[in-house]
Amino acid sequence: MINLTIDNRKVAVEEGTTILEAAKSVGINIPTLCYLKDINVIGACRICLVDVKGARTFIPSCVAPVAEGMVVNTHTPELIKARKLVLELILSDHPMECLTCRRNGNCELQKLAEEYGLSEIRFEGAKTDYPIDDSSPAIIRDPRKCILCRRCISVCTNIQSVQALTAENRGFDSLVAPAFNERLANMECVQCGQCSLVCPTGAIVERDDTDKVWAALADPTKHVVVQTAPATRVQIGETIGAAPGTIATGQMVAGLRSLGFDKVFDTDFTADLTILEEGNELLQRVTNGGVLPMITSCSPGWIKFIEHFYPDLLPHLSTCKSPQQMFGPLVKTYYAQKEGIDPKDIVCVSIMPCTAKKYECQRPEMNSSGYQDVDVVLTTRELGRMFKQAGLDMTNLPEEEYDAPLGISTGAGEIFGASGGVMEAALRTVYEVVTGKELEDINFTACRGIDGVKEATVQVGDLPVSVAITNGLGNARKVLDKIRAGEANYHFIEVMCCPGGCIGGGGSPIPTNTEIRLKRIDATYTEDERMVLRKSHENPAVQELYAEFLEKPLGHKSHELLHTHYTP
Ligand code: HC0
Repeated sequence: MINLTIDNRKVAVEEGTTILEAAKSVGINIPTLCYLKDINVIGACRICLVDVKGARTFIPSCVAPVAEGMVVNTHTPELIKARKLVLELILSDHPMECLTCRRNGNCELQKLAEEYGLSEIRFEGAKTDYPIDDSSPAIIRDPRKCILCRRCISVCTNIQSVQALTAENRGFDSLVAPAFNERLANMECVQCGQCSLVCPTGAIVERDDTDKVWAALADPTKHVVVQTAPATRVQIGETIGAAPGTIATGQMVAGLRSLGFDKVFDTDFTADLTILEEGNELLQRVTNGGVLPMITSCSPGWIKFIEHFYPDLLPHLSTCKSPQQMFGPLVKTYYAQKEGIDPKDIVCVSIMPCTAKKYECQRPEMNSSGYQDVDVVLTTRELGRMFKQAGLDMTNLPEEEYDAPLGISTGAGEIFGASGGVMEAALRTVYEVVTGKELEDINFTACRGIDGVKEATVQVGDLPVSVAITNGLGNARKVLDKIRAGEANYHFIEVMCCPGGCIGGGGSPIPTNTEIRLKRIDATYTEDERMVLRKSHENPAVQELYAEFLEKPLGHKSHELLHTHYTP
């Protein structure tokens, strides 16, 4: 252990710990802007400067390791002055549009300016004036608001291994953007939105589609239905200040009804349906010598990733559409017929923790109902804004139930929102379908948790089924490289684009970090345990859907509406 003194307090930490983390361990929070634990540790912004006795200059605490006997001060008058100067310099090249900025009230730069009592910016001069890039269906970049902290570059490069963003130019012309300042829509950006989650300011935000939804809700000729993704119920509370891990399923349903949606349905329903289609597809591939390992196909950022970077492995993808995109065509065919509504009058809205879902619903193949199957996707953040605009104090709403039939679901559908959930849900069903025996313990805990690559082997009848689960595209890349090298002896692989799975998706409430992801994961499994039914094949509404409409998994109608083929 290393012993040091921070602000007159004795501290003992492991060798290699930074001063920043050592201070944090005893409750001293040094301000940061560019720092992101384990992801972006570059000491660029200089906000985290500290005074180390004997050092010639102030030291950036996020990159400086502790040393034996070190004496550190974190808030001398000189340090406060230095931090104010750093803030002033950043703000001297920042558009003062706080009132109209998406991140107003949730901006790390604004918060620091307030905490340090900045009342004027003494430095006037030229300002960065690169144009806004609104070419992407999911992400909007405003380089004028960028403080060059490089968090987005780090998450895109080191976590997602996509490298859609880079640092261009030097000095005052410095710019964080796609290479050669290309527009995002023309890049291999997978639209995952992890950059928008880590951006400290409003330089990268999700496209706001709330106006489209308000317009649809106000149109008396439209029948507006909404589906909510598994993860949204363990996230939405955070948009109004509830603690991470708060489960707000019933309140969210009540809130959506208050907004004016005609029906409040659940993506968990089509998550259950996905298990029946995908589980049967897996069994068919195993039995008939089809392409293995089969890989899940429900995460649209992941789909875009494999299309760009591993097109040769596309035959490994399940042909199932994602639950969001199974829901859309079912609403505009099955539900429309059942209710006697003309599908052209239905507006299908999704609430997703994901920015890439905005892109997914606009893919040309996603119109098997004869219309665009899902019309508008809102992120959890946007729904939070709609609730605020409607003056809804969601926490005080009485809990309400989803509408039938497309709102009926099981715990297996719910756990899709956490990494490993799709696999666990599939195993619960595949085991019982193949063996005809009831599972003694339905909790496949080896699938759970936030580890980047998880592996398990589950005995299903005579077959030891070998599975892998990854989250975060950098981890997916490791598994894909194993497949390419012929070293992946798995039957089934779950890939989720975002770290931790959808509970950490790019449309999640800000902040989202590892600690918060873990709380949302815990809440997801708590919600699963609270469900009466916890296996997809036991979902009575899915059984009815097959009896009344689809006939059987992988049948003709399923192929028409629920499956697709991805091409490079
Ligand atoms: Fe997900 Fe999904 S679990 S991708 O993360 O499979 O966004 O929550 O809705 O479609 O169900 C996101 C979350 C979904 C889909 C489901 C899957």
